[in-house]
Amino acid sequence: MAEYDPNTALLVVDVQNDFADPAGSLSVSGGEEVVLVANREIERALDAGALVVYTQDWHPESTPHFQKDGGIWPVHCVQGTWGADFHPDLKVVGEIVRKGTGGEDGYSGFTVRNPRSDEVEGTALESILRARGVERLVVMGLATDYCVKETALDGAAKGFDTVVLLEGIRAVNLRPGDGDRALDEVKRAGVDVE
Ligand code: VGL
Ligand code: ZN
Repeated sequence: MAEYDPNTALLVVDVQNDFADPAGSLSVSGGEEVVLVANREIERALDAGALVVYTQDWHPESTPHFQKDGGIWPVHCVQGTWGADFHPDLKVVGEIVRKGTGGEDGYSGFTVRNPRSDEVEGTALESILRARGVERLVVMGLATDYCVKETALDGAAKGFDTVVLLEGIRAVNLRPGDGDRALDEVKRAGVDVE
């Protein structure tokens, strides 16, 4: 369990049906198990006066992120579909940051990459955190080796004291060991994994 205070934000990353539900198009093994952990942490965070922010993968029907359009992923989290909805059991109390909305690629909750210009653009996440005086992040959700990893790396690079909550993450593991390698990488960047 992580510690919370008013200068901490809990980032609940992409706990959406396509990742968390076994019937989702990009279902992550054990993904559904993070919902209960998330609800417990959300409650604890709110009780301590911490901010809770949710990220939501939110793709158009066509995006270079998808295999059929030149990317690597099956179609997932298409705006307005069941797969893009948060898991129905997830307690949603707080701001939601959607990413990929305009067909951008990338995984971090902080930044997206414009596939035409290749430019990296910021999402609303950093300004939401700065406006609240957040200094510390607790990151959990799906998936360890993509959105959790990139969000934690960006958070640390932006100077937030960043923790990844091991109990609340699960990996895609396209290649065996990707999840473990992701955790090694975030640790090397100064992120605490606990
Ligand atoms: C994610 C793969 C593709 C994630 C998003 O949320 O980790 N992974 N899009
Ligand atoms: Zn995606």
